[in-house]
Amino acid sequence: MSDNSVSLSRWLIEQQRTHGQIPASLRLLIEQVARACKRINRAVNRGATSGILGSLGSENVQGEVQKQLDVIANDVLLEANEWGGHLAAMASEELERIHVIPHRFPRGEYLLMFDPLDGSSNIEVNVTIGTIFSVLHLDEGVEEVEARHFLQPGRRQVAAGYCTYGPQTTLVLTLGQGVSVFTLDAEQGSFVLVQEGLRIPESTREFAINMSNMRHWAPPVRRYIDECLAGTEGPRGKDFNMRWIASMVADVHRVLQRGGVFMYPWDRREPDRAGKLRLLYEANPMALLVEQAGGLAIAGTQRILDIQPTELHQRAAVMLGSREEVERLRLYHQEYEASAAA
Ligand code: P6P
Repeated sequence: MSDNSVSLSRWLIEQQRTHGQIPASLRLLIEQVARACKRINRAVNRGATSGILGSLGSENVQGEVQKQLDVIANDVLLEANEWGGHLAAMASEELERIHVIPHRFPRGEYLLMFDPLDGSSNIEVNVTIGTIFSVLHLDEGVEEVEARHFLQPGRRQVAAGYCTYGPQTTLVLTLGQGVSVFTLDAEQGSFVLVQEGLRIPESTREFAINMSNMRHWAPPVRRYIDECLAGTEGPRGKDFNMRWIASMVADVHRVLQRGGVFMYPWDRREPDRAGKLRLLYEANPMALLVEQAGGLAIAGTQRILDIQPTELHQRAAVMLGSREEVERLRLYHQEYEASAAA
């Protein structure tokens, strides 16, 4: 770390002191989450040498096979955040119910939600995975925290971020005043500021979607992708490129860094399910980051951040990234709904 580099701790203190942006309790919360991400990173980096890459043979609340590292990451985040006095409760993709801070510890004003290890199907093949987190305020005067207190629209998040475990270990964070990026300096063991005020390019020629689901998509999504595939011979008059890492943190990080559209839309494989990704601890934090960087995040005609949650683990359709392209997608959904209503 060079002399003029800014550590995450220093940056957070400056946000608290000079910008009056965040109270000490939120600064402590972010520092604890970052510390937990460093521990998760070390476990991920050990890989097969530590015998923890395999599956547990159990399923999580989502009905997905749990990897050992999913549970390890979840436990690291719970343990790192329950004693600090900044939280009232936590919710995790890996836990069916909320985790209320035990009475032996002081309780704070925040609620923390996370996907402890997103993309864990990529663990065995050494593809970038990560932790996604979201922070809400607990409503005033609540004595006994319940799951319903987490059911707040994403626009009410006070902070959101993710940490990628890949070629670099990178923490991407918003406190509601823009997006900042920190990379782990392994020698120092601390996150160092590398970008502030990150902006997503408004236009793009790159989309990310799992093309194997094409026959199951709704018409507006099919229309958009067909036009991209038609390239210079089609209505868009330009060629597009496609990427799909099948790890949301990796795909969204690319979109934040160079533009693009990330899509996991509703499809008719499970028509009663809004989408594959979870609203509270995947779609909402990523949507806040993308919109704080000047992009747009929609579920169809609706902004993701405006969705009123009804269940802790509910899912949402996700289309987010470069504003021009996501606005086009939103228009196609609006036109489709108007024609269906006519
Ligand atoms: P598919 C990983 O399992 C995940 O939840 C996201 O990180 C990723 O974007 C998506 O699912 C990949 O889904 O159906 O392409 O394997």
